[in-house]
Amino acid sequence: MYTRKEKLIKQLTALVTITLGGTSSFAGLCIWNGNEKFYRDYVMPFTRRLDPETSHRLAVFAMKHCLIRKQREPDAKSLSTRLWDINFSNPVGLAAGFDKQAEGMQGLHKTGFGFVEIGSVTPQPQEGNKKPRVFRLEEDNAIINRYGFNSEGHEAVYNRVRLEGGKQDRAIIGVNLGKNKLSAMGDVKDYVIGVEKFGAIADYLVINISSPNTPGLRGLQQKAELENLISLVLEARNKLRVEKLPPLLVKIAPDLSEEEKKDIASVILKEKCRVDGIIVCNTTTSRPSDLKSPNKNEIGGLSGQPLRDISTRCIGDFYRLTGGQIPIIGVGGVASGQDAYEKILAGASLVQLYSSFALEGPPIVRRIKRELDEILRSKGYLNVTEAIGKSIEGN
Ligand SMILES: Cc1cc2nc3c(=O)[nH]c(=O)nc-3n(C[C@H](O)[C@H](O)[C@H](O)COP(=O)(O)O)c2cc1C
Ligand SMILES: *[C@@H]1O[C@H](CO)[C@@H](O)[C@H](O)[C@H]1NC(C)=O
Ligand SMILES: *[C@@H]1O[C@H](CO)[C@@H](O)[C@H](O)[C@H]1NC(C)=O
Ligand SMILES: *[C@@H]1O[C@H](CO)[C@@H](O)[C@H](O)[C@H]1NC(C)=O
Ligand SMILES: CC(=O)N[C@H]1CO[C@H](CO)[C@@H](O)[C@@H]1O
Repeated sequence: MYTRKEKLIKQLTALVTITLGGTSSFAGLCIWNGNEKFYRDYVMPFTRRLDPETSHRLAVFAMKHCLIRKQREPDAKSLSTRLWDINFSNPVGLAAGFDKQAEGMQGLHKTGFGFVEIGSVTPQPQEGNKKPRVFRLEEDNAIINRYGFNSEGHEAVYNRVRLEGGKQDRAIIGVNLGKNKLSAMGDVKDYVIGVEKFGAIADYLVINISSPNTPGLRGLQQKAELENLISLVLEARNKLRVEKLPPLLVKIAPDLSEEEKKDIASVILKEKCRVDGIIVCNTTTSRPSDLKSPNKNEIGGLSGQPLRDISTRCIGDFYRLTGGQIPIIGVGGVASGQDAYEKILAGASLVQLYSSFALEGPPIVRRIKRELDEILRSKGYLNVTEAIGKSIEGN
């Protein structure tokens, strides 16, 4: 009898063995040595033949077993950033949803990410939606997903993060807290339990205030409810008995009206709701009219290139609305150093990516960092911090 996980590993191993020629599958994987051409010509075409969820699991598997080469050279000086009393060796992080169950933190760290956000993790385990629930939009460099927050739950994820925390050379880990589907709407409890569970072991915590898909959320995004939610979660955070309180961030949707953006900004600027950061943004439920892929009408959140400029504008809006007082993590369609740079100019202190990593593979991390370093220096900036918000008026 095999457990589900052992079965998956066997299947994946078989797949990899068959497709990469059968020599030694693991040796095969180990020579995934960060060479961009090798990924572009061999690895990614192979993974594109798999259904996206299997290829996602294969990628997490590779990360979990560190079947990747460690980036040997240290990050460029210009990329080091200090925020919330944390030293980031570079500002390029992995966005939530890739390593939902905290399995690949070590491998992702080796890949060169400056930080890794795990989750979303829900208190109780839950299955998520029926498959298929992830779709590639190849022609658009995009993904649509409706995973519905499959999670192994707090306990399983907690144990993995705690082990990671004990390591010497470890990733900076953010934990994205979710709520169970069956929990009551507008219920703060799941987030409060999440803060209590992960507060001592996470470098930062995230709660989402973005779920355009879920009926009733518009209500939650109304000011009063938002105020209630954030103040109660912050209170729980402030009560933690830990050496250093973890920064608490909120993650927002891109599909907000001007009014809603103003409301959110005014709430998070209030003293009792003063969060430590904003993640801008989650996937969009909108469908830009120029999408080409046959999958464009799948239900779910759209991410990747079509989200890039929507997200960058949204970052600019929040930077302006908060007067640059609350650090922003910019996420949405980052696939190059230039994309990252534009988000920084619009007000982001750090950036994250998911889709471009899933579509292009690990070498993209080093490329983005190399390009960002080059751009910063060519524009005369000493480091990332100097460039934050520079494209926004009054700066
Ligand atoms: C397959 C998939 C699953 C995701 N799951 C989560 C999640 O569990 N929690 C979350 O906050 N964001 C989740 N996201 C959103 C990403 O964190 C990110 O905000 C979004 O994809 C935009 O970035 P990108 O264009 O670089 O992909 C998910 C995205 C994708 C593509
Ligand atoms: C970035 O550069 C500024 C000078 O403009 C400096 O004060 C700051 O310490 C630098 N930050 C890091 C993390 O090196
Ligand atoms: C972070 O970097 C600063 C210098 O920018 C240094 O003084 C400090 O000791 C570092 N902190 C940690 C925890 O490494
Ligand atoms: C993000 O957006 C999707 C739909 O675009 C939604 O289902 C989800 O609940 C949102 N929140 C998080 C944390 O992902
Ligand atoms: C992952 C997660 O918990 N998403 C939630 C974001 O917030 C809305 C509103 O509370 C929930 O409905 C989603 O489930």
